[in-house]
Amino acid sequence: MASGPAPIEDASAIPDALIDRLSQARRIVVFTGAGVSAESGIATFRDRNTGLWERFDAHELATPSAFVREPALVWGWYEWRRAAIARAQPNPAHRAIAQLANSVAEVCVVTQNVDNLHERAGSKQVVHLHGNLAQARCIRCGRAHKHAVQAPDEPENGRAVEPPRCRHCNSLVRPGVVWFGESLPEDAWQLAADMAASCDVLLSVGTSALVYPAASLPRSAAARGAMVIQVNPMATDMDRLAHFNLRGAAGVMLPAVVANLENRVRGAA
Ligand code: BJW
Ligand code: ZN
Repeated sequence: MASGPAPIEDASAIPDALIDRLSQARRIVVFTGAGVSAESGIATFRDRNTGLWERFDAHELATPSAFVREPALVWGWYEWRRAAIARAQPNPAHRAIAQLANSVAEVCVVTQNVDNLHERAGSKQVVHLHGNLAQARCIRCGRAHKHAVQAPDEPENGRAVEPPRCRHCNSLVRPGVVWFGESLPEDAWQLAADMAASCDVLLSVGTSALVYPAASLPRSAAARGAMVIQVNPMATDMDRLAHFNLRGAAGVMLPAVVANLENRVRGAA
């Protein structure tokens, strides 16, 4: 794995230079992945043993052709995940990210997650790059479809559930997520790319940064002079790019960063 600046493992030793830059920033982008929701009990994708793609085949569940082949298998699996998300609560990392906005002029959360835990924690500007499980839509006419969670507590890995039909054109309703090989929602992508290109600091939290084009955002921020701060308990390919690697759980590191920042801003007032 790539090396980079020496990782910081102690949340009580957040460097002054990192807080300096945050306190002077006009715009911060917080780029998040599945790891930010891990402490809420939502599985990540690629963590060894527990990651979804370690236990399930992405080709059979997260591609448009999988849905055409086996719509009930795919729909049931996503309903199982939607039920888990409905039961989950935002964790200290989501809350710290929402709290950042009290100390900085503009904070834009760009998330790859399909849960709504940032919004539920109080973040106001949240861009969803890979969709949102709460926004199912018709495969033909694209109209939104609202429905109650269908697989509230069983089984461990979901069961086949027939997807609902669109009320307008009777076609199948699909999960509101971005599968492999599909384009990202145009507006969300444009906004995220603009934000990353114009921010002063990009915080990359809980992502392996392996999935493109999302993973290009920290790189484009760094290329335009932004400071990149990574929060992740594991080394990733981004270690070399990041100016600071906070090597720990987001729910521990981010509250420490925000507490330091609030002290600095209060001290300066
Ligand atoms: C913690 C923690 C704690 C744990 N605290 N941290 C360029 C190069 C190579 C490939 C491509 C390329 N461009 C496009 C591609 C193809 C593909 C791709 O990137 N493939 C790569 C995997 C090789 N990309 C696409 O297909 C994208 N579309 C596209 O490019 O469209 C153009 C196009 C059109 C037509 C044809 C071809 C191209 C779409 C990608 C969609 C990704 N979809 C998924 C599923 C979404 C729906 C669902 O939820 O089921 O999105 S895949 C999955 O990965 C999900 C995630 O959003 C995404 C990223 O994962 P993430 O969030 O980083 O999770 P993990 O598990 O990987 O990492 C978690 C991290 O957290 C770990 O590092 C842990 O250590 C850490 N952690 N506990 C902090 N407590
Ligand atoms: Zn329809």
